[in-house]
Amino acid sequence: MNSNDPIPKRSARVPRWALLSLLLSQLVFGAEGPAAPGIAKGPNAKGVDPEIQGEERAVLTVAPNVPPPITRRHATKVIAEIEVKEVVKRLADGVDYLFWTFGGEVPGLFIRVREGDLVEFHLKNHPSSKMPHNIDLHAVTGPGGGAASSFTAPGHESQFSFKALNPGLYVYHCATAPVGMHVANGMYGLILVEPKEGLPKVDREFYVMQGDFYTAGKFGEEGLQPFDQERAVDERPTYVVFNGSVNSLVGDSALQAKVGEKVRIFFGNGGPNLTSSFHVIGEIFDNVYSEGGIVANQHQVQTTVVPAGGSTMVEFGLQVPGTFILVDHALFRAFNKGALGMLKVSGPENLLAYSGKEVDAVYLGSQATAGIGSDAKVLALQGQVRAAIANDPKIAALTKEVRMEKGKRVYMQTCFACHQPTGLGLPGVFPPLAGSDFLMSDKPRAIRAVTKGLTGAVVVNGKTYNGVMPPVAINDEQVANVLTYVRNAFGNTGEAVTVDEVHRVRADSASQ
Ligand code: HEC
Ligand SMILES: [Cu+2]
Repeated sequence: MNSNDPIPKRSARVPRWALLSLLLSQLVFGAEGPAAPGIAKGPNAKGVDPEIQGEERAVLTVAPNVPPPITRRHATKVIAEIEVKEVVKRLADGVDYLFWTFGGEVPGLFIRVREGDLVEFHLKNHPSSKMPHNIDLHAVTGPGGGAASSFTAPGHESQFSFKALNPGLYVYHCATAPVGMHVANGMYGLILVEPKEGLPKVDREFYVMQGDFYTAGKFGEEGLQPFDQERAVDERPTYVVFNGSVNSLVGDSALQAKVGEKVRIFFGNGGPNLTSSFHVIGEIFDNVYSEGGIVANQHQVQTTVVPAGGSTMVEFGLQVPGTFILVDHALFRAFNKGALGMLKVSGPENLLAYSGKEVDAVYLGSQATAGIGSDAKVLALQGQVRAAIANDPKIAALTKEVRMEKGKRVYMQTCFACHQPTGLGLPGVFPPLAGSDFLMSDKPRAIRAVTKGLTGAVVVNGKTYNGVMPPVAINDEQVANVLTYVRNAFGNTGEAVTVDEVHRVRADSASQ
């Protein structure tokens, strides 16, 4: 994590992104729109808060680490700075994914403040980002949880302040449209607002956050996997993981503790879709702070429910050495999708409590890896069947209709925010797709616009547009579908775009 990278300043004239941001944020947040950059609204604009003494920079940590407990007994101004980065990282062995992150990490950096603190939040969006982003902290009392004031285009920075009025463990996440997709790409983390009197002392604290991921390829299918909108809408994740990847808390990366210690896990669930049934195999939670509140409201708990966009704190003592397995007890998620971690406890055997035997092998068979091989074969065969079907002209006509309907779904999720539901675009900002000569006259060029994005001057129906269309993270089939739709909607009529054509254009532009 290097949140201190200098951000190159862009030119002083109003960037097109700012206009785009404003339009987009109005779609999301209504007419109020984001605050002008650099102008802090809220508590510190209204004068001095007598409760606040001094200021400090927030200690931010990468999971599973947690910043140290707060020892000061007064409120202060805490400056928290997080840089949003879009980075390719490992999702599983051999599987990469373009994550959108708070601080280059999934989950985002852990923030720890004290009840009553004034938090001055700086959100930077790295210049290499393709998308605008923002932050909604559930710890904020105020519309959108900071989202409107933190809407930030690539290469820009936003600042806003809030008073941490309510203690608790809160989720933060990106709330830029399409919100589900930003969260599905990893844009979430936890902020702890410690109660004034602090939390009970423990020996170790850990940060674990669950998230569900939706890839075009099946579980374990290698390569850089694009986001799959359809799976996301259907809530059928390919991966359900702790701390951003399969096996992030296994083997050498397992959580470590010692017999006799008391541990606390700050457990969050970024979702975007699934509710977690959080359980540690072989342990009983002494205390559960349900839903991330500050009351240890239940004791002797086996499994606790953690909703999407929610959290919990669990505490337990360690009486026995060995490996304790953290799971989402919806067990296919744990053993077939990745929602599994380990807490390794070292120390002397306690034969009175347990006779002693390792549990790793019992639970982690080789069944998963054996399954991946046959899955890949099934996929290859299905590909052959599809190719055979595609060569039949009658089926091809039907395929076009299906494609258009599927494409309409993609359009109304992914493209409408800019090009408008009518396909008419917005004068001078977003070019029209309805009647667009640019779209209709050159298929490969239209495919490239969607897969690689489009910048620089383009002329559509005699009018020049000079904006930025970010590449759209959808798979080849979705590109074919959405282009078939836009080429046959809004009064347009044209040939279908096939998946093969999209493959070819992607391959050509990759080799250029
Ligand atoms: C974030 C806003 C945004 C989104 C989302 C977006 N576009 Fe665009 N699109 C633009 C902008 C801006 C341009 C013009 C780019 C330029 O000036 O170089 C453009 C240009 C185009 C063009 C070429 C010009 C024309 O009007 O024919 C096509 C085709 C296109 N977009 C299709 C799509 C499709 C299909 C989707 C969804 C899969 C999509 N766009 C999503 C902003 C967007
Ligand atoms: Cu975002």
